[in-house]
Amino acid sequence: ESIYNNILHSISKDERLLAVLIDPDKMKLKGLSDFMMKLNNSKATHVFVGGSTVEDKITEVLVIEIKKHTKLPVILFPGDVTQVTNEADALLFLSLLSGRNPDYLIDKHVKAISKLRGSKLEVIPTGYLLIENGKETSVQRVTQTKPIAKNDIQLVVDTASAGELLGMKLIYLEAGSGALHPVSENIIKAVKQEIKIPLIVGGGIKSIEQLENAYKSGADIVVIGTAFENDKSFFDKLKK
Ligand code: 1GP
Repeated sequence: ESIYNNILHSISKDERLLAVLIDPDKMKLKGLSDFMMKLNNSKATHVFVGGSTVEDKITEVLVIEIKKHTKLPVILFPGDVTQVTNEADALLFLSLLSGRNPDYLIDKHVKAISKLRGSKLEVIPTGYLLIENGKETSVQRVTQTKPIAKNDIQLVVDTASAGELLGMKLIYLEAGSGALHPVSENIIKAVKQEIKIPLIVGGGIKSIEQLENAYKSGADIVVIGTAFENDKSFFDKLKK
């Protein structure tokens, strides 16, 4: 069964999915086994791997190590083509729908094909929407795009809906890694009402309360990275 089908199946049973994001730029191989042990004992259901500014090859080495430590699906969440590796289980094939930079709407995707041809990676087309959170995020800096204003809920909803109609299988609402404020409950609710495909929410979630709020508002998968990097005891609050 494919990872995407498993996601649909879990959602149909009202399960809450939690992806732990590992940024190859920040994760040291030395600390990995300890981190993975905590992750395995937590409610995490997926491991995402990716970052905005990762050096060539580092992602592949890290994914190989992560796979040795967990049975959870490992999904690439790449900031660039260099982070695509066949060692992972799946790839979020992200199109930055909030922006108007053709590189991140289609060009990087064309360049990734030579790596994907013949590979067993499960490719999951994902509409990626960056939402303003009060400070400039690295997604914004690297992609040279503007996020959608947080009070323009209609534009967020219309953009998500356009992604669904283009055939994307997931919508990802992103406040940016380390965001001061996560994506608001109003935005999550409005998007959830409009689309039928699964909704991912991430960026700036660092408390159990914020995590619960995201689920209650309609997030199917919540992504957390920084909170686990900065506070190892956060895993303890999310024990199985
Ligand atoms: C970033 O949505 C992810 O792309 C997670 O963000 O690091 O703030 O948890 P945090």
